Amino acid sequence: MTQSLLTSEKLTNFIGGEWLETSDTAAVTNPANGETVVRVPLSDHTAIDKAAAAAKKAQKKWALTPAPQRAEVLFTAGQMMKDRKERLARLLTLENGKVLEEARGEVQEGIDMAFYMAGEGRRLFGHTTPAELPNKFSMSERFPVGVVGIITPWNFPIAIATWKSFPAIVSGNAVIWKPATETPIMAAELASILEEAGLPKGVLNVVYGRGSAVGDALVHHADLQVISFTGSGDTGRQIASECGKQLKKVSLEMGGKNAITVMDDADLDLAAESIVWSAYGTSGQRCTAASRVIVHEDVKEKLEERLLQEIDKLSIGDGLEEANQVGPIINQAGMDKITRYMQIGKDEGAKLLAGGYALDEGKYAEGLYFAPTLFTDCTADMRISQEEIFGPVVSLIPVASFDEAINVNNGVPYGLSSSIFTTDANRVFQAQRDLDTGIVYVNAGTTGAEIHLPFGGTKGTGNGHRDSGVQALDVFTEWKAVYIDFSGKLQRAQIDTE
Ligand code: UN1
Repeated sequence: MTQSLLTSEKLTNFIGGEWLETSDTAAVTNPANGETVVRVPLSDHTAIDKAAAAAKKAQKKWALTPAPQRAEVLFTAGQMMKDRKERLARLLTLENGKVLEEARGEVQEGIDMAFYMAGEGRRLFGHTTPAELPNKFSMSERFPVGVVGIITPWNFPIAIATWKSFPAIVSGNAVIWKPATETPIMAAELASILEEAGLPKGVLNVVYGRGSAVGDALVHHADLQVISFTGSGDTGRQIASECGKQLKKVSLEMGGKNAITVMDDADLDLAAESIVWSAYGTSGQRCTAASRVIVHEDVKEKLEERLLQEIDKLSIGDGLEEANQVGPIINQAGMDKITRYMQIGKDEGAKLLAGGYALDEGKYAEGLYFAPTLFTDCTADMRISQEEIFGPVVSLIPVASFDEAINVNNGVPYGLSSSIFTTDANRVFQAQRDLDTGIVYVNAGTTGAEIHLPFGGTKGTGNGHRDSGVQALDVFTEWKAVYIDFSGKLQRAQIDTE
């Protein structure tokens, strides 16, 4: 039934307002059952050249369109996304595998982002500042950067696209978007919604293809002023180094090794439920997923027991079946990586309490499923406690004190999200200050970031920029300082002081 929501067997690029076919395509498969869903174009650099020319032309006019009018397009798009929420969620589950409830949640993030950024069209605040000299007026204003490239991952194919494209569009830029080839349907849906909502031709362009062809061309293109990327650390570093050579602004979000700390005074039932939700929801395929649990040794056994009870309750399977809470892994490469870490964990001496294997029999035979996995008695420096696995795998690390918990939380190469369960107000304030991540939760899991707050992190997670929140506007705008002197005489700053 969901498959029939697709009107075409083959997707096309969207460049300068035209839907353009490519000769080369690849199959997109549903990870729940291995069936082909649609074919995605595999473009080459000529498509990027074409998109850059269209975007450059469109951007000039778009920048002159008043921001409240630009915002109206996003408002209309938000309404359309709301009307089509169920359709979008079902198609998202079909291509990505995440369970329907989470797919609906992801589409909701996109809707929220549309309305939030539509509101920004009537703000885009600058600053007025007193000038040093009499009869002089000074202010700072935001200006669009021009043409921006966005590269988005398969794990949140619509939400992350809106975190990047909506602030770019409302602030007067044109966008060239390379979606992940695993999840191209959300890009086609969003592009046609924006087209119907009245976005002028060329302001948003979608070019499908591999990173090595399309991503590379995007990063190298001289007409692009910004690249905003979410994906792996290796690719992010390559992009950063190329953008560095060109002095091109780059915004990176590259994952996490997020921990939930459970102190001896915590509500253990709440902690266990939250851990299971943040660790195994989306099969652990979130940048914000909890993949470490740091637990005070006095409550370790009790927490393990509660976790096993909660894991036992999880229903795993095709995300399109309403009852399922955990869906498949995106592809075979993902499965292979998770499987490799099972051996690594055992070799390192961690104790396997739950899972540890692929589910491949009976109803799981055609899909890519992995059992929710819990390693315990881990040390902070094991590879399974340090490296991002991107699957339903948790390393439980016992600690003897609050200070040790904070050190273990911070002792990884990433800094995206962290969480602490405690009922001690002093620990809450100390944790908020000392947890070295861009997102901190108290008495809630590591997932579930809201779109009007900045999303991103420290250390290997990024390079100081933020997605979503009003802070995303800083990626897509330049600040201009403006001085207006109405004194009618030469006033020399820093010299005339009278
Ligand atoms: C991601 O995995 O990159 O905070 C995004 C969350 C979601 C977004 C995750 N709102 O879990």
